[in-house]
Amino acid sequence: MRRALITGITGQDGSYLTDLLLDKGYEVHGLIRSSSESNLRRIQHRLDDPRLQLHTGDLSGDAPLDDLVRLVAPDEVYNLGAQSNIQTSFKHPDATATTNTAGALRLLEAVGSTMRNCRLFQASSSEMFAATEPPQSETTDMQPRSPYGVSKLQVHRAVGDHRERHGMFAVSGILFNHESPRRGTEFVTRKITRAVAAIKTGLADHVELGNLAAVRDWGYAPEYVEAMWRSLQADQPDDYVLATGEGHTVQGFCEAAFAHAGLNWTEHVRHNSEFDRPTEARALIGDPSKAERLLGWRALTHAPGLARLMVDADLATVTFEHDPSVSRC
Ligand code: NDP
Ligand code: GDR
Repeated sequence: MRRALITGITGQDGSYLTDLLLDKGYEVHGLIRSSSESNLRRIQHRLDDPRLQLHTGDLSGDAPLDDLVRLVAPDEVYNLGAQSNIQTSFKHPDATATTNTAGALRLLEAVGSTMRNCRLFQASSSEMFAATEPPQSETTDMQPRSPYGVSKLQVHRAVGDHRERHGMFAVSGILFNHESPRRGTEFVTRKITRAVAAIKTGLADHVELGNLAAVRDWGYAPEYVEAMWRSLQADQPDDYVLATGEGHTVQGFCEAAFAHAGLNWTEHVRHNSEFDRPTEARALIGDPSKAERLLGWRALTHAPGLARLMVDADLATVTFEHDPSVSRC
């Protein structure tokens, strides 16, 4: 039975990857922070499976990760654990670098030095392209504009270095935004679709957002974890942009989400500068042609369809927890 180790298993992508790998017959090991024990909801439906084993640990600690890697002896490692919020990275650049850079580099070293045949996937980000013109591909100049983007770029370069200098099977997936009903509620798509559900059911009447003109390339998370897996089954390790190739504005996402519930977004969306960023990435629109050519992977779900499926999921489970930016007048 093949064995995989996933960091960030309690997150959106970690949970979908767990589903995918268990369904493919893998034994799945997940690194969880001790604080994550109360945050197992996204993998709750798999906890009874004896092939899923959780190990307590933290990418931001000093402890070496070699022991865990030796204990699990994985065939594949997926490093998805991160402080993944860009707005938070402006407030806490050190903590972001400690987890996203130092932690990832320690994992890369641990895998490279103890498990020569193990394959590693690193979750890199379109935020590494923040100051460049779209469309962005694997060869586009990388110029981040946030501590988060900087933290990811250093590891992206280290992955290439380990591949070229040490012959390691290390892949960097340059992931553009991907969303789902399991997306954290602090990210804009889920914030919008949850607000639509709350407004439609009379629990709220407006939502406050930041930059409506921002352009992003939004895909569907379960499709992206399939691409992560495929990238580790390829003959050679490489870097891949994973994206839909389509750009949409935040306003466009709002229009689609509200319209799907029979609502007019202009009546329910307000601007609040609290959600504007100190520096904003330019339009981020990926060119996924390399992944299509080499991995046979293509995003099938695009922003309007994504908005509809997320609204449907939030309407099915709507509850109103107090959030001052989604509220009654
Ligand atoms: P989430 O924010 O949903 O999940 C992040 C995961 O990282 C959680 O499991 C979290 O655990 C874990 N984590 C946070 N800090 C630490 C730490 N110090 N030690 C160990 N684990 C930690 O992210 P996504 O699933 O959306 O993203 C997965 C990866 O892909 C991330 O690296 C992200 O930066 C990257 N990415 C994501 C994109 C997207 O659009 N989703 C696009 C580009 C890149 P806990 O439950 O304890 O908080
Ligand atoms: P992002 O996702 O920062 O791209 O990071 P987010 O959904 O937070 O922002 C996308 C765009 O929406 C604009 N925006 C708002 N964003 C939030 N969160 N809240 C608002 O109210 C709001 N109003 C407008 C933002 O300015 C931005 O332009 C995600 C994370 O998953 C990262 O880990 C990942 O690397 C990148 O995607 C690619």
